[in-house]
Amino acid sequence: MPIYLGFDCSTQGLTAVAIEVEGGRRRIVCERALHFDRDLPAYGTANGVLRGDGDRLAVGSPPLMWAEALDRLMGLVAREGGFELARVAAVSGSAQQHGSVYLRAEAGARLATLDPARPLADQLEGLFTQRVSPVWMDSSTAAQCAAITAAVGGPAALARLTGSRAFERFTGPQVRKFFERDPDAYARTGRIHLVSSFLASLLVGGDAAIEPGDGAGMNLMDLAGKTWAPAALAATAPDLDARLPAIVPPWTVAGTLSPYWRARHGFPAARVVAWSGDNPCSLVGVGLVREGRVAISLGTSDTVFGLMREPRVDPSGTGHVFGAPTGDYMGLTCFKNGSLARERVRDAHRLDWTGFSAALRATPPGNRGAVMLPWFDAEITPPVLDVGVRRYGLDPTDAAADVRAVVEGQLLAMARHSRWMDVAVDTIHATGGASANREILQVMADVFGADVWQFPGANSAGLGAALRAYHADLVTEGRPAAWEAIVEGFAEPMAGSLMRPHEAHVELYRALADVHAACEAHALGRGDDPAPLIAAFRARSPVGP
Ligand code: XUL
Repeated sequence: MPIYLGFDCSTQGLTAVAIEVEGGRRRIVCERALHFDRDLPAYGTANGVLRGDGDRLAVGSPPLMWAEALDRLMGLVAREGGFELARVAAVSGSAQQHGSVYLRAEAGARLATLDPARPLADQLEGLFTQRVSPVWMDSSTAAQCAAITAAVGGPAALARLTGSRAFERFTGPQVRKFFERDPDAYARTGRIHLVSSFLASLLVGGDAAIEPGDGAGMNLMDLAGKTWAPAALAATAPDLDARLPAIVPPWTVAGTLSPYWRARHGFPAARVVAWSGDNPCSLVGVGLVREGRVAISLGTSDTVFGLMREPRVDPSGTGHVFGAPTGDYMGLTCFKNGSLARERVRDAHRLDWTGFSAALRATPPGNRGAVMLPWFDAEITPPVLDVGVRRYGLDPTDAAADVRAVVEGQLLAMARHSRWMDVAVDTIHATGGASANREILQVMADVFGADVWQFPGANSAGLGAALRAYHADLVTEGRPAAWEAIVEGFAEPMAGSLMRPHEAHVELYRALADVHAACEAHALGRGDDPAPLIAAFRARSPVGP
């Protein structure tokens, strides 16, 4: 019975999910995880990232840390997975999107001749032309975004071409910044990978391609043609074409596990399928293989996403269109202040998650019109570089109200800023760590006026990666299966997890969405003081929980 292995290299850790498939018999056989701060403390990360570099908007992670984590987790799965390694038929992976890895030209040769007696990280020293990789939390490239946008003919033109206007965290603006700051190091760079294609390259011992799910998060790919877009490349940095891997369909087999993994940890020569981004992988990991539903992932980033048959680019410039693992497209809106913002509020009031939930239960939906814009960190949606939490009608010492305000503020922003996707949302698939919190899911159901299903386990991205390995293995064997059949029995909601919206609360949140919009406009310097609106809302809202 074959086993498919999926990895997920998220912001804060690396996870492996192994699935077993035999006809209708399907189950997850092993899940293992490493947490970067705790398990690889030598890299000095906080929540998986390093900040600073003299620029408070710059955020990165050491690529060597990801490589060491992969080596250790492969070892852990081999020793403790509880299944015969010879059964592993294919491996794929998911990684945080947009982050980029800069390698010297000789990297390919080095990866092909690794010594299995030695740890991977030791053998990669000196191969990186940028020791810290910029990651999706970076907001330091506003100037480069402006230059690229102008060169390509404006934000709408860039969005039509690549699926998104220029975003600070996207790879193109990051490459341009690297080139501008250190042209010599750029000249020494032979290959620029995404986190996903870098980790796939480590597995195959060579140079793995990029697929359109993750490629679309670069501001460099022609979304319709799924090829590099010459105009975007020219606007970004010289001779970029030669430094980028190829773009291939998402089910492409990049190679087999290299001799290093076979000799070092005992794996077979399993197929390695092109890795993708965490959001495209989560799309299939929560079973969204048809149009008409959305998923909300509550992780380090909060994201709202859904499958699209045709790419409908966001005219307001808020969201993104990426490739989907099915060969279709997906719409996505991303919020940077996700779990870390929830944790900041929890910690400020010295609560644990039980206390956090109790605070939600103790406060009325609508929070008497109090609104928080939880911009603890620079925000992506809406774009905010002037960091700072904004509170309207909210007493920051009132712990319970503050907890409700962070959750409602996040979900109202998600509902308002995902309207461009034009999906009549009646059902939401909730995933990510915080989706285990039933009180948060009730607010989600009420804010969106939709049924919410919880998905088992926090790791839909790792599961999605394993399902992509399974799908690609069947395609390669000449036995392709419909995506509905691939996800069946795996990407299913938890029995009994359905949360239904309360009609009265849905009404209330419709009104609060206007208050939220007014607060946001005011905070961004584009609107009047929302105090009268808050007072009007308070006058008609319930006072008790
Ligand atoms: C999506 C995004 C994040 C990262 C990290 O555009 O920036 O969701 O993929 O999870």
